[in-house]
Amino acid sequence: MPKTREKEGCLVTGVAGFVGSHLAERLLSLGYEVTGVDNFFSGRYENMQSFIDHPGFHFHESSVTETRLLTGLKSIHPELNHCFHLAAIVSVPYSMEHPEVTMEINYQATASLIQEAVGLNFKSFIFAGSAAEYGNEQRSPLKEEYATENTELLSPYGRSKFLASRRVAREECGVALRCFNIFGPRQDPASPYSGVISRFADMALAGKPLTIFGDGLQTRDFIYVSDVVEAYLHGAGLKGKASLPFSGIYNIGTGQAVTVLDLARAILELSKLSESPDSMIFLPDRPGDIRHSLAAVESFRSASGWEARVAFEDGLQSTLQWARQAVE
Ligand code: UD2
Repeated sequence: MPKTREKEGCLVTGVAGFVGSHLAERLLSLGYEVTGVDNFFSGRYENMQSFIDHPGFHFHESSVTETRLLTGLKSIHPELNHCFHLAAIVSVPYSMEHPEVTMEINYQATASLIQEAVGLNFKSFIFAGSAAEYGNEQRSPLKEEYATENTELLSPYGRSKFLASRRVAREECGVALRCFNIFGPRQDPASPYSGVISRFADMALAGKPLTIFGDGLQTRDFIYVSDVVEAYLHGAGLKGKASLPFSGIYNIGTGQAVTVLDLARAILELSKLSESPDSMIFLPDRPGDIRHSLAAVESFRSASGWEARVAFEDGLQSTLQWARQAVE
């Protein structure tokens, strides 16, 4: 039977979060019914502003630890057949202080959702994995198979994500997408542990010097949020060449390493600020930081046809534009 849009319903957990809100917005624009779940532990109501009143959107304020969450939602929204599971404790420092809660929310709740999704015959289950699953791995670029039981993980956050991704792969019920450093509009710049790009954008707009931890020559694989959203669509078989059931663990990155120093320079330039001794301050290394993090990106490309498309400068430009509006 041909696939009809009307029969496709998508659950997005963590829908009020940075990535979840972009994903919901995109799914709605493509004509899917979207059910969103968030408990506002780190999500923000404002992130849903552009689609909260959309007729195809249904919001439930719930925690992913609720017993039989998926079954309850399916009885209200029978069209649900894809689960995008993004809700999580996302703060590494919080996970250090609360390892058990982190494990319960990031791992046990995921395992329960998988079990329910399988029982309910969901077409796809897409889990938000993380580059943190590679812990202190020194080989570069990071290939999916490098994360093993023997990997030296650096936080309960990394461990919970590793175990959950492995569970997704073992059940063969869907894909775990290990995202590298995601950036873009709606990423909260407020905490010292917020993403470096949102922090730098905020500092540049406030005319404050950009704070560089260490020598600035550490590198990251920065990926723009809309590319991540497209990766989710490919993971669910809603785009691209993968046919369902599609399962496994895949990296989501650009495959390009950018130094923090080059990032700082690019932000200054795009903000029309000149580089001067006052435009950056060099602070001591941040404890626990890894030096380099770069994704090997071939696996997901060959399995699904997805690849990152947004040029780094364009992504930075859009992020800065959003940050400007946010302070106005
Ligand atoms: C990312 C994830 C984290 C975890 C980790 C696993 C984000 C926001 N964090 O941490 O959740 O998955 O990867 O490896 O995606 N920096 C500065 N100045 C600042 C802020 C940061 O120099 O004001 C540097 C920082 O020292 C690091 C780089 O920028 O070398 C990136 O920092 P980050 O906090 O954005 O992300 P990361 O990779 O540490």
